[in-house]
Amino acid sequence: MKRALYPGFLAFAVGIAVLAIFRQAFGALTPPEVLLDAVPRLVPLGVFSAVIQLLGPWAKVFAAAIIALAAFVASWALAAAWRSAMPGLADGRTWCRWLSAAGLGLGLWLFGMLVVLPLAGKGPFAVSVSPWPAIMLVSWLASALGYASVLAALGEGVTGTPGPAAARGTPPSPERRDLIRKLSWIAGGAVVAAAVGAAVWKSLSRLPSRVLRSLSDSAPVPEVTSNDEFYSVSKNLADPWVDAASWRLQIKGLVERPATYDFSQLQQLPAVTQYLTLECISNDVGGSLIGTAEWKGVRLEEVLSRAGVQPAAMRVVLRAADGYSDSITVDKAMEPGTVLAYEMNGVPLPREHGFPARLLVPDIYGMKNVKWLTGIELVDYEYAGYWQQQGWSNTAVIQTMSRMDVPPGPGEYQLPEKATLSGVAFGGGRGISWVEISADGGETWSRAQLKQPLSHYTWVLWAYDWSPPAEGTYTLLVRAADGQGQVQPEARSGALPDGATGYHRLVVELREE
Ligand SMILES: Nc1nc2c(c(=O)[nH]1)N[C@H]1C(S)=C(S)[C@@H](COP(=O)(O)O)O[C@H]1N2
Ligand SMILES: [Mo]
Repeated sequence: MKRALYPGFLAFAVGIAVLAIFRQAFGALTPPEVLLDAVPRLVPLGVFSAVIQLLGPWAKVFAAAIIALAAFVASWALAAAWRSAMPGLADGRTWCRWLSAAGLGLGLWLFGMLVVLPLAGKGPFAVSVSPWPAIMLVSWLASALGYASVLAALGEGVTGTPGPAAARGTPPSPERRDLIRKLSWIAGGAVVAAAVGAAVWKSLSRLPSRVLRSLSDSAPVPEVTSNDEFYSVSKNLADPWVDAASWRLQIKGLVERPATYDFSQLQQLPAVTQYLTLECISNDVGGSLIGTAEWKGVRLEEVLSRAGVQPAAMRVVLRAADGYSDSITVDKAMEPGTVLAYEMNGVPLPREHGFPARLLVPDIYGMKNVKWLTGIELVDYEYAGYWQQQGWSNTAVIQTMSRMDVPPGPGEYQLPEKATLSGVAFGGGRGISWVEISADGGETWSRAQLKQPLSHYTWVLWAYDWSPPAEGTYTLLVRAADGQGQVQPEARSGALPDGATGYHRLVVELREE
């Protein structure tokens, strides 16, 4: 094992260097970056938000360090395994050694293609990423082969104890071997240090600098969330890849005329376009599992009326291509805002948002907005879906929420003469009647200005001009009332089972500088 430390390390350095070159030259994403992106999906949400809360902006650096360390240890172990599994190959005839190293490199690459990428939700060979990142696959291959070639090259000669092969030729003098060894440790170390340093520097440069931030540095959240920025939550490690041509939507159960629609039939039905805000029931106070898009599709009522709902029907069960299911009441299903959507912000529904069709239900948490929808069944009993079986609410009505986006977080800021605080508030289908801001921990409150929402079903942008009187520590709070004047609950509660409640709170320290 110890003998493999040096080759393992050098091979690792070369692998990293190859990835870094491709990253720099072509912007090809590296395996650690792909994994980092997938962390929020792979780690249970509770753990994830706890870590984020604990480490704040350092969480990413921390995760990157863990991934780098794990990769190094794995590289070392792989080098050791390769050398001990095939001593004959590792130290034996040259062509044998190179052939087995090539196999190792290819195997490593396939592991990336068939395990790492699917785990990160990108599908084997990144098939579900568009445009298809061919250069990334090439860079991973080059890196894996680079890694394996170093192992093959070091299979004889510069290892700790001279192998039989070293004895065959003229062995380099021990001093020279020692020098080569030292030099390559230094070179490898420099490469790794440079790559890790560059990565850390990059993450750090996105953090607030030492100079005091200004409250007006960050922009308000856009009213419509772009598809790229839109949060995505699913139970799946790899989301289903549904083919529109063979996709079918089945309407069955307590209906007069069961029916099956294919994608073009669905698109021929009268379409509606509406703005709607989607929020995950596990969105914490101040969290970002919420977004607004313009959706196009067919009213569920349209499809259900054609099928003829029987009077005994009580719930509408929704089933999906990934085995997920949930249900809503028949009344909810017949509301005009409940839509079978196939477009999001003017383009076909992206895969992670439910291609080819998903349900949108106003006033109800994201959970019941079933993606990759394949079946609709009307039943006359209570139905517990995927998350309800794990204790989550079956009514799942959205709790009134408000969030402060400017300032973007707690911490120190320059004392401004005047600054505009801003954020969003959401009350599901009930709307928002007012938003209030407190700068003194809730002693006094002032009304914020509201922007006219895009529809009955969206969040409301708020803004508040604040002139802090002096340096000091301020506890900023935001609260909202829904369309019926009901103020959002102040008591803090976790997301399970009904969705989180409590006021979003940021403590800022303002200083002149
Ligand atoms: N088929 C299916 N639909 C699903 C889910 C899922 O895992 N499978 N997750 C739900 C949850 S918990 C949420 S919050 C929303 C998220 O939708 P989005 O990814 O488009 O934001 O999809 C819902 N619909
Ligand atoms: Mo969710």
